[in-house]
Amino acid sequence: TTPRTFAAVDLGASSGRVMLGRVGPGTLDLTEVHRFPNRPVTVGGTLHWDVLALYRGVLDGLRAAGRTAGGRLDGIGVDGWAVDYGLLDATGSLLGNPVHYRDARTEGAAEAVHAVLPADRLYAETGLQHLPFNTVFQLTAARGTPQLAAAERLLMIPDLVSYWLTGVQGTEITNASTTQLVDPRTRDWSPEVARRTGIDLSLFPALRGPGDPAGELLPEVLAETGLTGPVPVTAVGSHDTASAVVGVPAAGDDFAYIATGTWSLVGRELDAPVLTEASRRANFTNELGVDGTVRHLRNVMGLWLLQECMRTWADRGDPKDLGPLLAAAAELPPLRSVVDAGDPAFIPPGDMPRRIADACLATGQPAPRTAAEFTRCVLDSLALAHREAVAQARDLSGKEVTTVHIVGGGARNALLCQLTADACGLPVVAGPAEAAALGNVLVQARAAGALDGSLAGLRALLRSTQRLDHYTARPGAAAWDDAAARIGRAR
Ligand code: ADP
Ligand code: LRH
Repeated sequence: TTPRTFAAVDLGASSGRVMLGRVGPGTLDLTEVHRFPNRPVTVGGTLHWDVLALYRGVLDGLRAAGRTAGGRLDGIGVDGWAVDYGLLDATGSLLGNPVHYRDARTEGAAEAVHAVLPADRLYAETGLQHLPFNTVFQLTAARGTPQLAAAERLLMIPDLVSYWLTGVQGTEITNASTTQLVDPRTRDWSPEVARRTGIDLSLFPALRGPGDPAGELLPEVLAETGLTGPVPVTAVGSHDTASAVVGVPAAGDDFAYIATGTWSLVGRELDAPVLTEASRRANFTNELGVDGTVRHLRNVMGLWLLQECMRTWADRGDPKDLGPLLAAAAELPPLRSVVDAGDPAFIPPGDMPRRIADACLATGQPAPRTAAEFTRCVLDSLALAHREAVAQARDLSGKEVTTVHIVGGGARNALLCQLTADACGLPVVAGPAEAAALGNVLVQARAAGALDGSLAGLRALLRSTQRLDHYTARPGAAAWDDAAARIGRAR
């Protein structure tokens, strides 16, 4: 059978991209056809996503995909970052720009929710890690606003883009699981959380799952992109991390994964949620994955720390290039200063070098001075946080971890991958960097009948077609123990 051609729209917090995948038994090629920056905008004191600029990028990308593929696509899937949403009025028009999860509006919202549903009960119902910006807290913060009052519909960001492409509304379950309104045992809404928090579940269109049909491109979209219809749109793991986990090229189940981009999502794939008190205390989440799996993981601050340093330097008129910065950081002595990459103080945008320097001084460590020193501090700190979360994922699941897989943009960062191997004392397999787009394409291809197989079968195809880099742990566990102790973290 000849390979078929699918487009993956993958919207990350730092960039959006449209990738073209050629897929068939034994074949999996992925080409980037368009990448566009994702730059949030503050207006009226609120940090927003520029969602129409992103949609512009999606249309440009689909046109480029069509040109590369001879005008025809066998399908399209959309994935993107979690928790955020757009509100629609009764005519289906967007009511204002979606608010960014890093906006300050959620301050105090968790306390308001916990007053009606204590944190341990909320965890027992949803299995979700506490992040101050979970959708349940955003909707609580928005309560009483004219915009929410006028809303007939709420669409999560990837579902919003699918709606604009097709006119069909739905709520894809992997991303719905990040709202903190879903029960991971039933894989359905939690009436209890909705009732207690006063959130109206009828705002959400019907749930759909990875592989379900999500409509066909509208005539206006065909005209705009030059594509020849019909082009089906398929629901994929629309949470980017769910698609990235499909794209982890693991054999067997004794692996942990780290999906590293703006965030590092560190954990493992399980068959059932872990709702224990130990899991709650470790702030591990039970987000839903493809094929009935659970993503048991914790958010670590991720390369956001470095992105935001670089933005600060550029705003000061002293822009830095990533390549030379990483090369210089690799030459510096290890573990001079580290910060706690789980500290919520790093969540908001703003002067990141200042916050990192303050955190170092507050823990009796020297503050980094040069850009290379800040970069080294960030990468050492991420590796240290990866180590703790991998160990916790192992302990909480009660199953040994023998390999750590790193996927996402951070898989291109050789220093981060080596430091993570060293810190974890485990072999690291790095790649693919575009795991989310690959997972997106694989789920579409399977739904279209171009491939068959379980997740294990899809991953075998990844292993035989994608370039992977291998890192072996170097000795020196004591130095990592010492660094963890300096910031009051467990080893
Ligand atoms: P997101 O999907 O959250 O927007 P990505 O998975 O695209 O994030 O990862 C973006 C990050 O990957 C960048 O911030 C950068 O640190 C890292 N990265 C991207 N390309 C490279 C590269 N060539 N070398 C090293 N790091 C890279
Ligand atoms: C990564 C991600 C992550 C969420 C965060 C909001 O892009 O989807 O899984 O926690 O963004």
